[in-house]
Amino acid sequence: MSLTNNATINNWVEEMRKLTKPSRVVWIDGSEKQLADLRAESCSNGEIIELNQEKLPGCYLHRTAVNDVARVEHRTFICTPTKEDAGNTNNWMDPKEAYDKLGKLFDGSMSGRTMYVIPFSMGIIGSEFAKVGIELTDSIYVVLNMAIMTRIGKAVLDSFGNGTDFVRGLHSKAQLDEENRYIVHFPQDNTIWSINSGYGGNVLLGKKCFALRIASYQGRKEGWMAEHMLILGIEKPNGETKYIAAAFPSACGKTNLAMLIPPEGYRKKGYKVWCVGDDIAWLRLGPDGGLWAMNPESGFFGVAPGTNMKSNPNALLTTKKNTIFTNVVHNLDDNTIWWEGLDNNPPTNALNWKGEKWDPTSGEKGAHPNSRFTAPAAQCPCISPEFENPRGVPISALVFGGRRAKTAPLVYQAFDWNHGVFVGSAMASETTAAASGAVGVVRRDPMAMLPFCGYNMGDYFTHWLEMGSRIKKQPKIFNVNWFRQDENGRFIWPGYGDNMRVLEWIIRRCDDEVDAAKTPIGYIPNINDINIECIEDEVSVETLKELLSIDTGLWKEDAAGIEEYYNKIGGRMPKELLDQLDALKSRLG
Ligand code: GTP
Ligand code: SPV
Ligand code: MN
Repeated sequence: MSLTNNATINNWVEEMRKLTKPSRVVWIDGSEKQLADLRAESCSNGEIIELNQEKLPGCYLHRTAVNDVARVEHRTFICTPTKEDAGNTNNWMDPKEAYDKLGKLFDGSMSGRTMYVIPFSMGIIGSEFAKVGIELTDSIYVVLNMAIMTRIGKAVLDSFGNGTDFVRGLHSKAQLDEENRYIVHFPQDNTIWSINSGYGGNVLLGKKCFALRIASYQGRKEGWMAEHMLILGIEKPNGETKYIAAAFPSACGKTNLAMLIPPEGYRKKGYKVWCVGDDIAWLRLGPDGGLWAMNPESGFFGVAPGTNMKSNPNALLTTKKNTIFTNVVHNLDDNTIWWEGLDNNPPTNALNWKGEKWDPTSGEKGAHPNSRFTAPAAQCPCISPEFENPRGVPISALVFGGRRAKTAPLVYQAFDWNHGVFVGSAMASETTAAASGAVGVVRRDPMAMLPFCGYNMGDYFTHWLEMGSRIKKQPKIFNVNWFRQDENGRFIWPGYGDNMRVLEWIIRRCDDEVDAAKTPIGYIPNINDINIECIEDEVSVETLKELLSIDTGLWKEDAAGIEEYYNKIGGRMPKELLDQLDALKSRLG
């Protein structure tokens, strides 16, 4: 039975019910009782596996279909009225054609199944910065994940009342048919249709589909920004906290940076890092004329492999209860889980991510490289006291970064806002297992939004430039690269907690406490201003110089690559950025 009198919602749910033809409809009220019943049902049909409840209370394991383990960018569409509005970096389908095509696939796709109606809020329920969505799905796994990742249930409907501005999300696993898998967005209709997948980023419609693709489109119309950014606070020894938002492409270190533990020397001095968000930031102008960021999610959908007590203890501790693990190794001895990089003791009596008997000495990976945990953010030991603040936090610095073996130095600062927008627009990074397709190929990924921008990339850059002109207290803009390699392909920067050393330089720059060297690409730290105390064995002064070096030849090549990419984006590229590119070229000589 419906949980609301809102006729717009009820009519739409009824229309979708008629299309997908489920045998029954269940509204998700958000109660623990209902979720417990759903977990039990999902366990009984084998969709999820209850793990050792003494060691991992409230934890479950799920395996996706083997052909359905990551986002599918080539099957993701932005269906704006014109192709030009979606731009050359998005796949486009005519909206009518898309509704027709997917309408046929959705016709009867839920027959014999239950349709769950999930009311959810991105942001604190009822806050002026939150947005409401409703996801219809035939997957209990989706319900259980949405209950962690977003704020769900009757409270959302009650506070929404008779509103009509909500995102209409329709998802069906259908037959999990790869050939007919589509993740389709209709930004002008606030609508998302996703079919034939059961993998997180394709089906948890509050996340990439709504909070980035649809929200970026809304943000442009309404004067704010939806970005693929973590948000963290650095508490200084004097008690003041500075907030940073950082955009890195998928599987390039957001979750890790968002909850880093500073090196011992910093902890002794009194530095602390607080996590506000690990993947998505909604940014608005604040009453003080600055830029404020809030995390619209309430959970982490984090990469499992490589997460351990050394690399990211806070993430690991967050996953000790009430967590859903997807596509990791199942340890049959004690009914727990494992993944590559958790520890050096892979289980010998175990199943791999596909559910097959697995021999850790076989050389084959046990967990999928894009295996994930879904865990409540509130369980994170360093969750920020501002996490539930509906207004978010004031941002001092914006940081861009990618995975680049060469070219990009450890850190540099943009000259000003517009140059910072240029730096973000020119980002490049090696592809990762978070999306299907080749891994390790360098591609342009502006602001880490290439797969997530819900409209024309040229218009998106213009929006960034316009936002800058409206912000009175502009954040400073930086670029980082934790992934520089030596000639043997080894990372030369230790990364993880030691990234604090770079964050310290960034906040000192924001506080005007430290000088920097002007170079053709931006401001670079003076060598003595990056603290390498206690890591001199790993990072000598020579290594640091290498990390901060700029190879003019490589940068000239890069400038050519940027030009090519700008040409691809086409006619809506703002002139300001073309001028920035010319200026870079002339500085490089
Ligand atoms: P999404 O959830 O896909 O958006 O990814 P993310 O940006 O949150 O990436 P995450 O923090 O999960 O890191 C992805 C991978 O990068 C993991 O395998 C990490 O171990 C690795 N990684 C993260 N930070 C660092 C770092 O500072 N140095 C190195 N070398 N690797 C890192
Ligand atoms: C990403 O790929 O950037 C993720 C995981 O954060 S997903 O939700 O699958 O998009
Ligand atoms: Mn992400």
